Amino acid sequence: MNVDLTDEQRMIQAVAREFAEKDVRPIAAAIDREARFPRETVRRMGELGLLGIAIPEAQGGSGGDALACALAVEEIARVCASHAVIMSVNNSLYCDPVHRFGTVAQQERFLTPFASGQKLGCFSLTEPEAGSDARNQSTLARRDGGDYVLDGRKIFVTNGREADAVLVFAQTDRARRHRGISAFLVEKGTPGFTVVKTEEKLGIRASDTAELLFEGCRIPASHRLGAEGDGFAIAMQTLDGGRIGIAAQAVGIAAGAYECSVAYARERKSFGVPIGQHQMVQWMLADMAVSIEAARMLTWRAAWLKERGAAWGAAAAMAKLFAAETAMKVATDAVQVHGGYGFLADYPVERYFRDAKITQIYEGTSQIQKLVIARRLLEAGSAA
Ligand code: COS
Repeated sequence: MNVDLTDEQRMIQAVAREFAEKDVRPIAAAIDREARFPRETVRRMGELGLLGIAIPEAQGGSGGDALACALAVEEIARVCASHAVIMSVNNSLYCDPVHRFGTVAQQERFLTPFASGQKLGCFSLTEPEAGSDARNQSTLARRDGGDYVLDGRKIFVTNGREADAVLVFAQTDRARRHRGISAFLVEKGTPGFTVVKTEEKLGIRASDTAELLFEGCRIPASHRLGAEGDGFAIAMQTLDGGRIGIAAQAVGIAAGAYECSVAYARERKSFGVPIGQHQMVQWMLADMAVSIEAARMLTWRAAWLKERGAAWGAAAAMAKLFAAETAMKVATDAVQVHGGYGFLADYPVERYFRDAKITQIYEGTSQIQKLVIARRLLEAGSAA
């Protein structure tokens, strides 16, 4: 893997960093406290080309690649994990599958306005009884002439209330179990599709996590993404890509918490010296730096493999697992370095600590990543 970034990757990284510092940092604490979806800055991310980074320019994107996307997500997450997930979901869980599996007509309607940031997309797989066990889908899509009629309830949908369209998974043939799952694109405002709830959360509070209800929701058959029965494979491949985004988000959260800790260790004094001169604090900072760098390299490697068209699922799972565990550990130690102040909402490490937790859970828990990795090792009979 070449770790020298291309000019284009550096440019997207710089754009994301400047936006994060200038536009997001001043509002990050307030939108978290108020659990307020940041519409203005999300619109700005679209204008800057950050919502369709790896989508070709002809389809409204920035023409970048998976690594550029990861770099941008990391930069945004260093400052605000909520913005990072809003962006990652639109890039990886919505635009990427519509680009990979959509027809030309579907891409015109469901990709171009979303990659260019005029509209926002979301991905809806999880149900009350289908979380880690994603195969256990209950939502039904019944064929009726030239239409499908959807019925079911979906939960934990990032961008669910704000999105203009949802990529939703449903059973078209229950008897075939996961091979009877299909994928559909449903526009906001379609009769029978409602957002019933927005969740109150521990972290990423400015992002929108919604419950969606489909009741006799009729959509044209032309809005099915991929063939009937291909939905589960589409969902799994999409999550393989999404996990690179969450790994990048976790690296960003960890980097943000680490930077706060280094700054605090320089200025805060105890026993007559800056606390950074105490070996026990140095130890924590050194451990943070090493694990962040390792998580970043795993994330880049997964993005690099994806871009080369090589099998990247296990690499993405490794990156997501290690980066999420790193984010939680680093954020926990960052609070520790800050002592009592780290426990207060006045200091950003308190927010990083709360935001880190979800990276161990969504787009596949740490336990599911281990399952994916172990299965791949046993299949391949080799070490990754
Ligand atoms: N890409 C393409 N196809 C895949 C795939 C992948 N990464 N992973 C699995 N599949 C296919 C398999 O090839 C298999 O297909 P066939 O039956 O046609 O051969 C099918 O999907 C079922 O796979 P498997 O037997 O591995 O399914 P399991 O239910 O045992 O496990 C896990 C699947 C647990 C890995 C999956 O359900 C998962 O990732 N769960 C977590 C879901 C998640 O991340 N949710 C978060 C949603 S966003 S908040």
